[in-house]
Amino acid sequence: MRLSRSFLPVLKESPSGAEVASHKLMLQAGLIRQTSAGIYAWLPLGIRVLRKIEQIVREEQDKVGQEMLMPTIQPADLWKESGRYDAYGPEMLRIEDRHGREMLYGPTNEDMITALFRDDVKSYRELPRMLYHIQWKFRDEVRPRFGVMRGREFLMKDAYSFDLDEAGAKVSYYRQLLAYLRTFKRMGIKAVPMQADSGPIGGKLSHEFVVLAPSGESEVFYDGKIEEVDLEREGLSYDDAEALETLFKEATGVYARTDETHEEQYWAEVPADRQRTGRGIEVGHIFYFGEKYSQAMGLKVSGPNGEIVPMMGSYGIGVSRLVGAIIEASHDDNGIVWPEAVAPFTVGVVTMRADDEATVAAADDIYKALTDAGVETLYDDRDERGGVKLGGMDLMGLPWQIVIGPRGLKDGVVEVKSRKTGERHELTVQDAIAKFAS
Ligand code: P5A
Repeated sequence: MRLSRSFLPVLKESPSGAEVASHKLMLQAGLIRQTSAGIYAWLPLGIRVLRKIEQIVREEQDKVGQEMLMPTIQPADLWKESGRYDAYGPEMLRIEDRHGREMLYGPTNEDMITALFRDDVKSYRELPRMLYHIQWKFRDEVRPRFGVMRGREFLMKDAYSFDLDEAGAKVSYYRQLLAYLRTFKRMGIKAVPMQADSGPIGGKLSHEFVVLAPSGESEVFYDGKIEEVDLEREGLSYDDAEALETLFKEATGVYARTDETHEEQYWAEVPADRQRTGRGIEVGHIFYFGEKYSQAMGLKVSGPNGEIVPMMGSYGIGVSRLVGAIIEASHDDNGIVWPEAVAPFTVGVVTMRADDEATVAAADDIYKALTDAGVETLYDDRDERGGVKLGGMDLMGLPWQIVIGPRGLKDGVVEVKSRKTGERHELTVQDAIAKFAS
């Protein structure tokens, strides 16, 4: 992508009114713009990151479930059936259509998926199932803040499991636990599972996945032992129920809680030298609530010895919140430092002198070669001062920069800089291309 033809509005000054680094940086680097309180437009740079995160979530979910897509607008009747319509309160955006029918902008989909499943699944042979979708949600938060981290409209991955019994439902829960650990690892962040309160979703068993960051909304208390466990378990199969249970026990058996569930009595049992406290951002939340929705909404299947009411769980990931959370975990004084897996572009190409023919020719060549090789490249070809462009590249946080100027070219070299380490190497044009296009 050529910057001269892009809508990538980078702000010179740090925007006022944003309280946390990720919100400031997302506005300044031109990822998002607010259109109403807690509602954002995703600009071209922002949507590329959002799509990368979404795709990682999708690939890991496809290993344990099947994708579908439910609508954003739901009929109130579904929520009356489950008994949640009144209980959900003012966080729900209620809408009336032209016929006076009560509708709502979905804050979550337990009720709808239970009804869909109930209408088509009749036999125990069709269980277990795990379904997921990635869809926008609306919650009329009292205090939307921190940009996309606590928005009113936000993108969520929500999965739902249906099992014949509690033992099966727990295996589904463990599978998602592992899928989550692997998902967050691929994004270059570490999310710690913590015992959680299930709130309006319900159920007794629930865990939040928390990214540690000083700007996090929750206070966290955990046993440092959790950091030593290899939670992602590369070799572990989703079909190995026993190994999944062992993982669950190891991942959740150590003390790790947020302020919502913290209990001094158990905290005191953690050896003092292993007690860690700090703040964290909840990027995922999984729930096992058994028959809560299936019972209320009449979902039952025929079993070998009579009717069975399926046991359910639900599993959420804050896809849009993750964009902010990853920035909170990965930035410096100059801007964002994207982990390679979620970066909007891998390489930024910068001309230091847009009025120097040789510089422009070399940059054009590099840009073309990288793009042809499928390397996602942002080319700052604007007629701007070199320093301004370099500042913009640091702010946008692309993992690599190739800086091309007349001085280097005289010796046949360009500069390749790593955004993360700041290390710079002089390479020939051919070697610079080969480093990424191989
Ligand atoms: C689980 C899936 C649920 O809604 N039902 C379906 C369950 N869980 S949850 O914890 O309430 O939300 C799941 C994740 O969504 C993100 N999230 C938000 N992101 C941005 N702005 C918000 N206002 C917001 N609310 C929730 C969080 O990452 C949460 O873990």
